[in-house]
Amino acid sequence: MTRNGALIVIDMQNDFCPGGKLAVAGGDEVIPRINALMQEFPVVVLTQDWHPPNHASFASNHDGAAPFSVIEMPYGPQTLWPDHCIWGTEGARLHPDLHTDPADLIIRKGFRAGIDSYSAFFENDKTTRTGLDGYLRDRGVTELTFVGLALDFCVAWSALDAARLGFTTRVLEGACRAIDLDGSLHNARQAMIAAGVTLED
Ligand code: VGL
Ligand code: ZN
Repeated sequence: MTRNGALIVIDMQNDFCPGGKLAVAGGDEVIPRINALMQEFPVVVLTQDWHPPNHASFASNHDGAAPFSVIEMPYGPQTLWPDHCIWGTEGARLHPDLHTDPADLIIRKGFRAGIDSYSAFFENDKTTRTGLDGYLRDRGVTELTFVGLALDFCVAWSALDAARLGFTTRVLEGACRAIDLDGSLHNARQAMIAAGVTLED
């Protein structure tokens, strides 16, 4: 990998792995490869989905709403999820097999009750910034490689924002797993290709 590259590891947390509250099929299978990849990059960033119990993305906080239904929020459509990655809980912790020592930065997102944050760069209003763009620019990073969970939500939204922000952007699909809800995987792949994101295995 180049001198200017960073590996961005998205949401490798207990709740997104088998046995978790929003388990992604095979989510834990990608951990050995991600651990190995960390050795190849000069900069490694991990993200952590980190929600308060009253988070607006939880179906349980909307009367009568079913998990995986979609509602209209001030910032656009929002899928409602089972309660997951509640800050301070075991489910929100990074998977115990994931190596965290090589990480330069662990960045949390989704901690504001009223707004979800799939992307590592912007909350779902697409304007509120997490600070990651500035961090990477300050580190001289220009090329990003994304891996982790879930390919069709947080990985894709992060990669799309990265491309929009001008980073050379690559997703290693073999080191990701998807939720695949109502065509979300197909749509995410099409959007990433259209945005100039390189998809590799
Ligand atoms: C994610 C749904 C809700 C993800 C996070 O990490 O892809 N998906 N929160
Ligand atoms: Zn979430």
